[in-house]
Amino acid sequence: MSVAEPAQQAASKPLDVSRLRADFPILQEVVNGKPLVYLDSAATSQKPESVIQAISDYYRFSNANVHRGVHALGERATEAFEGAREDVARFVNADPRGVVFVRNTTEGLNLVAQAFARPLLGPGDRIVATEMEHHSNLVPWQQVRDQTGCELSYIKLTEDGRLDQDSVEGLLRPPTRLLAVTHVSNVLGTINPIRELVEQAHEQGIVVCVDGAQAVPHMPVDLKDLGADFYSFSGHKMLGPTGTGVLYGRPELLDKMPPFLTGGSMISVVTLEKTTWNEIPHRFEAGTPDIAGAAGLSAAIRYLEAVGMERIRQHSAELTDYAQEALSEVPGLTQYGPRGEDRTGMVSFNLEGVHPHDVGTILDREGVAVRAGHHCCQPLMRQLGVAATTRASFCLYNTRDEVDCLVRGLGEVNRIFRD
Ligand code: 7TS
Repeated sequence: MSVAEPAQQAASKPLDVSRLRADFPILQEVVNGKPLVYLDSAATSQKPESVIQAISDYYRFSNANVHRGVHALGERATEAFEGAREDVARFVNADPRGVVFVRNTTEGLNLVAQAFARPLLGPGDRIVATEMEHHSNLVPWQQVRDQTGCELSYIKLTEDGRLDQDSVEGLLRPPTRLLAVTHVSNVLGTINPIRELVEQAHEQGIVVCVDGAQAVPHMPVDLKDLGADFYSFSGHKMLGPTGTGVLYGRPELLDKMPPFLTGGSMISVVTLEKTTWNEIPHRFEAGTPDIAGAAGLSAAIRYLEAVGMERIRQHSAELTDYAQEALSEVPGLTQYGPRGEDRTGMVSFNLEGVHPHDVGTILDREGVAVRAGHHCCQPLMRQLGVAATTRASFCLYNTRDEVDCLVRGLGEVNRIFRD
């Protein structure tokens, strides 16, 4: 398959996964003598040839610094970087002036915490997060609480891992000023109803900051439709390179915010006494950015668009359903998270009497890569009453056969620990 043209597939048909897999060189790897079964895409996804090629082409043909060179390469680099901003804006249906390049989801959320929430909040105000947040959307708000003296409260979860509606009603009211919520949980796979939460929050004048790290790789995300004020996601979880991430901020809000990091590129006029800030989004991009990464992210977006996000959503949902069904047959296995349409991308589970690290290690011997641990969600682990879980997570290149390999591997774990 040509690296410039990812597998173009008819919009109405399901994914032809075996064709897509040929675009991902790493999927040909053999691990511990077995073909690799990569079920850890929630940690980071694998990359298609077109992304790898875009990065190397950037260095071969266009490398220069952005926004400053008067020479041809400087123009090419600037085009690659600003073109990537346009691609991101189109992909998530957002105003490009609101698209800030950051290193990852974590940095985007810290930017909102320090440049938006910290100057705004004080004693008597409240931030609300949820009990299912990744540490990236929890620790920054604890910092703001400690810096400003505001309160921090958490929306509770139902037994099956959804947001508790009474708790939502109780907390989305004064003195809450900001809601921090994940779009998709990286442990439970729960898809939170962001549009409804935003509507409810906005009625009360509450600003909404969404962690989109696990949503953008799995479903079409339309930021105009969702209406969130801030939305952060990582390039490396959506087929793009590590070191790339995006913070979308509503331009009216970004415009009023002070910078997060200061130095080159983010200034307008500097004297020895004072500095004025550049326009948004450049005000939030201090120093030389990851230009090669942006070129890679563009290629990832073009790949995802060619495959079609609607079909990727269907594939993720079907594979998750199939895995939930198949895992329910494994003796001694407990699954976490809801069943239903508001669920995607991954399954977390425990095998009775076996530590998740042992599960992960035995699966690795079978070539099956999963993640075992607290998944950067220690408060959620406490809610679930466990120290850790094993998690299998999916991407557009995963198949039912691979889920079957996981189930067979778990049979092996049970044989070793129970027989
Ligand atoms: N938010 C969610 C919901 C995540 O799943 C992750 C990463 C992050 C934020 C942070 O992303 P980063 O790119 O800034 O690191 N989650 C995981 C995971 O589940 N396993 O490894 C990383």
